[in-house]
Amino acid sequence: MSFGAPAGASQSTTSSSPSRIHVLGAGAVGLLIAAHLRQSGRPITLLLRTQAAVDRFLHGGNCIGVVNDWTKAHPTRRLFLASDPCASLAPWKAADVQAEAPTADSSSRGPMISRLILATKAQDTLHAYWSVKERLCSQSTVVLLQNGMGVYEAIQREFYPSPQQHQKEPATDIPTFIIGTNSHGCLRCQNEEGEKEEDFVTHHTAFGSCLFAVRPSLLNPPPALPESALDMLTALSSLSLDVSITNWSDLHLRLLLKLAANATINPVTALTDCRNGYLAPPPPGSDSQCVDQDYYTSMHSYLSSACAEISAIYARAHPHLHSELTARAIEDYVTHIAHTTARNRSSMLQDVAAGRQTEVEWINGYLVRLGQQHGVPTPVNTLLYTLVKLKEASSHHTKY
Ligand code: KPL
Repeated sequence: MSFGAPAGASQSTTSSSPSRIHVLGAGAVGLLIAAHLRQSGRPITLLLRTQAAVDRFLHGGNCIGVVNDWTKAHPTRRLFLASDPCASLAPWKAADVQAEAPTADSSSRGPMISRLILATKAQDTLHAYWSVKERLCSQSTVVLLQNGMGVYEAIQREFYPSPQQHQKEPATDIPTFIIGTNSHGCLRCQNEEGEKEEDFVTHHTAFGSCLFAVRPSLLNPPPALPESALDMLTALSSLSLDVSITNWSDLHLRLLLKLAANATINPVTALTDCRNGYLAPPPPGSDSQCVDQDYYTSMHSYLSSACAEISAIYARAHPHLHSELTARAIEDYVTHIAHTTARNRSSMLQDVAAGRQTEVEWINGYLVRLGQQHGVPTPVNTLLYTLVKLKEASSHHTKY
């Protein structure tokens, strides 16, 4: 199977030139990763939903803008400023990015895609995958970068229902999956006052890190990793976003911790319209003012019960990880994320504010279902889930 360049792409055919990476999901995180990949010399194609979005992108000069808001707050920003052009205070642009929209003609699926980053919201991922599935094969690599858990399993159920079936026939169409988790804070299209800015600009509000691992194949025996997977890992690890590549069991642990952070921070910030930093007292020695001790006591009590509940679910579902997922370890991690992303508006808050569906089904909903499967009561997650659902419904239905 050969991989063609997208229509209109100026991809060189020399074997030494880096291969094109497609990015599906031009939200805050997708744009951040795409801009850094472009900055590191990779040809990039954004897969946009509509031709109108492609036209807007072309009209804007084929650029992704990044505003380095994190440099205002990062304690070691001098180190970054000295060495990294992406870390200057000024907004920067990744130029010469291609964009494509699905063709109206469903019979022309478009050229094959060898490297794909799927950075859509969890709730949009199945639909997004469907739009590119025919352009993927066993030599392709797909990076999944969503909040929450269960997206990989949902893709397998929906598109590759029976791995056993593929043992009889050659598995020609199942790509390799790399799963990632990101703790960089990003906001799209909003300035400090929450006003809309231009398209295709992402604000990098907190400097976190990214971790990626290859998801072991469900096929037995597992196929060899395609060249595209090794190249994708190389491309990701070269980014100035504190990227690490690890093995699946380590990543799984980190995904469970990140799920806990999203399950505790996101619903509360979305329901109360506050930034992540309000969830935890400022770290000792910081110059932030402590507004009210009672306030932090009640926040602490909320975080403790939520983290204890999540730890109890994990203890039954993943007993081998229990020593690393104690209530204390989870609470320390969540507090750390609330501090490092203090100025960020969580992705769930951004979704609620924009009247979009949230990722709650894949975050608190996932934890509630996991609790049910393992007989662990989940009153805190059930309440958070219900309140976010109510909030979503109130922006979609007629108000009373
Ligand atoms: O992942 C996030 C999100 O908003 O979804 C955090 C890390 C909480 C940053 O806001």
